Amino acid sequence: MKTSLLQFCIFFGLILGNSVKAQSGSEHPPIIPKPLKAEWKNSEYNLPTEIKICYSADAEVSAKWLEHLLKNTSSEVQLSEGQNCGNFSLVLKENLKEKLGEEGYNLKVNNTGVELEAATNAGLFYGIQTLRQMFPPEIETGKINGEISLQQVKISDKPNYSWRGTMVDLARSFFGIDYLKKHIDRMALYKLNRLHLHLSDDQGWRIELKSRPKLTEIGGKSSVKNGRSGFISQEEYKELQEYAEARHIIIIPEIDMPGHTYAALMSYPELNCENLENLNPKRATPPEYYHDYRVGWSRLCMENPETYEFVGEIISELAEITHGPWIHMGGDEIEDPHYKEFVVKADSIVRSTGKTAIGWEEATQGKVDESFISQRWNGKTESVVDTKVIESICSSFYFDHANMPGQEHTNNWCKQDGVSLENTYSFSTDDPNVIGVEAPVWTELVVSDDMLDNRFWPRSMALAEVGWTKKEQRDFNNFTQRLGRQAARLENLDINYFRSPEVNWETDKKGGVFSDYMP
Ligand code: TNX
Repeated sequence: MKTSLLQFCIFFGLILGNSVKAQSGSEHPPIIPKPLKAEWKNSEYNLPTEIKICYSADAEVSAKWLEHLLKNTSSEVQLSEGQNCGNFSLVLKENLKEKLGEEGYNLKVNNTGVELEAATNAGLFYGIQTLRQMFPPEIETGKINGEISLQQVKISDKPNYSWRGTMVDLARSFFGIDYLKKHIDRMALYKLNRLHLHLSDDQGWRIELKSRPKLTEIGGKSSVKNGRSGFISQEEYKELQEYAEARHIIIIPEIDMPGHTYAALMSYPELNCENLENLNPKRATPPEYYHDYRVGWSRLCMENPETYEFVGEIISELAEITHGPWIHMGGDEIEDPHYKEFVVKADSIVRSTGKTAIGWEEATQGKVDESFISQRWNGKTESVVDTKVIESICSSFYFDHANMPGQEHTNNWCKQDGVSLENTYSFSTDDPNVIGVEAPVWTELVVSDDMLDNRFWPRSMALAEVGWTKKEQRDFNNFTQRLGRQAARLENLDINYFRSPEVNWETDKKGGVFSDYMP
């Protein structure tokens, strides 16, 4: 009788102990975004001194990523094509598409090794990112000499949304491809897959177009006050796209039109209306640069047919050099009698190049094509068309806003007290038109790499989980616990992240919560 009572207590204690642990999220690796299904075991797999990665046909690129991850372990790694030939296996199976979609994967770590399967290389890549987060954070920086053990697990995972993006405004303050490559690496770790580049605005033009060289010769030299100027050459654009594609990220270039166009109008003054009527108020006039951050005063001269020649020329050249299927045509913050006609024409110009047009939500006041994708930011537009939607609602996703009340160099027009980690995390929608989420950082006030890091991280991790993980699986408390345990990894990756007070960070990095570096 005594023994059975004791047994009962131990049994019950175990259940209780386990469930408490599971709830606290602290006993197994803190994967972000949270996988759809994960069964963590109470045993480990010790990495052997010799690892053989065995991959199926067409999975060599993924095998190389896995090899790259393992190069900081002390195991010797070998690759070979085949089936069941090693302790690490990567398998591509077309017929998994039905269950796992384009980006899902199954990952198994057991006594004998690691098995990863997916329908695509993107799926295998995401499985490798999950595995990466199961390794100690030192894997990000240098060789780990000691033994590494991975917790055994069975994961079956796929994303909720296909669009999981960030946007960098290169026009107000320029960020070159070195920063963007780092950003792409960080995005990939958290399974983000779209990078939108805001390439033109009143303050600068950032993409080289050979048909209109002055756009960068002149427009590339200007920027917002304190910001950096410059532009991306076509060679760099190609290099950046290839870098992104290898990490399963697609780049979406934006030329903002018909408002926010002073940099173009300054570079080619003949594009202005007579008497510069299209600049109102005249915050700057050609050839003057514009360094202020106020918006809504410039527009293309829509009453002039040559304007459409210009739009046709630049969009077709941009389409030619763009690998992805989308061109973003802007369309924000302008009221003009010719506006609706303009967006309809610009949308058809984009479609004539074989690409799909995206625009800020205002564009759906015009009868754009049903293929058009609307990017929602203030939710105020009365659309006349039913389109797919990218959610960037400012109260959740405008990362140019403060991380917490009182943060300097931040915008606050959408939300006075800033966009907290929880504001981002708690976003959800039942709108069936929504294809995903995207967080922009506008850079009127963000003028250094450190500042941009601070605006993106860690809010982009909340964004990643909103994009990947189903609503029913999300829990803010559990998320912040996992996030706190990723501190060392973020530091090893040299990310100047914001030490959000909403998180119990596991490291004691110095430098205050804001830690902006102003040049
Ligand atoms: C609005 S939101 C803009 C940008 C500004 C931003 C500042 C949107 C589509 N346009 O031009 O940079 O506010 O927060």
